[in-house]
Amino acid sequence: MRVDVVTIFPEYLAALDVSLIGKARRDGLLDIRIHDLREHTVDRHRTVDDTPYGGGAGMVMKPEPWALALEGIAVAGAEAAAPTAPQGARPVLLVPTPSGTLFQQAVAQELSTADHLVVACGRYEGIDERLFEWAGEHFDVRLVSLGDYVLNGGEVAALAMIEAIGRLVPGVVGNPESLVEESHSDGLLEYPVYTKPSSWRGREVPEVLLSGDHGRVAAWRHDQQLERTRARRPDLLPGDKTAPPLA
Ligand code: 6GU
Repeated sequence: MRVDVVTIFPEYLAALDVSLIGKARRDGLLDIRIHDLREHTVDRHRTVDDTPYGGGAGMVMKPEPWALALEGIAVAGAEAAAPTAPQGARPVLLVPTPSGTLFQQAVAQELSTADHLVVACGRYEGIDERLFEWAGEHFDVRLVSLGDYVLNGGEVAALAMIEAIGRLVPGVVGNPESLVEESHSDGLLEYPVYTKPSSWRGREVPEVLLSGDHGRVAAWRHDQQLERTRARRPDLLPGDKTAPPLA
């Protein structure tokens, strides 16, 4: 998978050199390239923002540097695509923004099958809306939010999304079994886990996990998933959206 990230803070994305995603890049599974938006400005001050029409606080990102950056990437990506690549498959333009739709595991799953992902990291009060209309002619545009809180810009959200998507690309996670039984993959939270020693500071590992009875272990774990989800995330369960008080 090819991933291009456009930002005014390329150094934020240095974390993509580390750990699992870093290794996947070195192994050639993920071709991730970071681009500085300011390389696509034409004025002496390398201006990327201006005041909002209609007034109000803060600054708005100008559309032209974005268009120049994105069209260069779209052309390069199309040229790099394998001759066998599906013709007309447009790259995905992922735009992290608190006003987007929720970025969830199912979204990560879907995007993990894309050949080419372009991530546009906005700052300030956002990017001129016309950029998204223009981009829709070249990209499958997706505005996505991590949740109901505000970050200073898209970079940290981009890191989270690239990690969530990248780890689902075949080969990136060494043992694909570990992708099966994790929180959100089946709509429930993960069950609690334990390791040695079986007795630690007076606390015991639940007996069932030492029993060797795989059926009982599986039933206990499923029970724990349901109980945890009810207590912490009742919104994930069908029906009643509020947890009853604990006994
Ligand atoms: Cl995707 N971007 C920003 N700037 N803030 C956020 C977010 C994204 N998701 C939650 N807060």
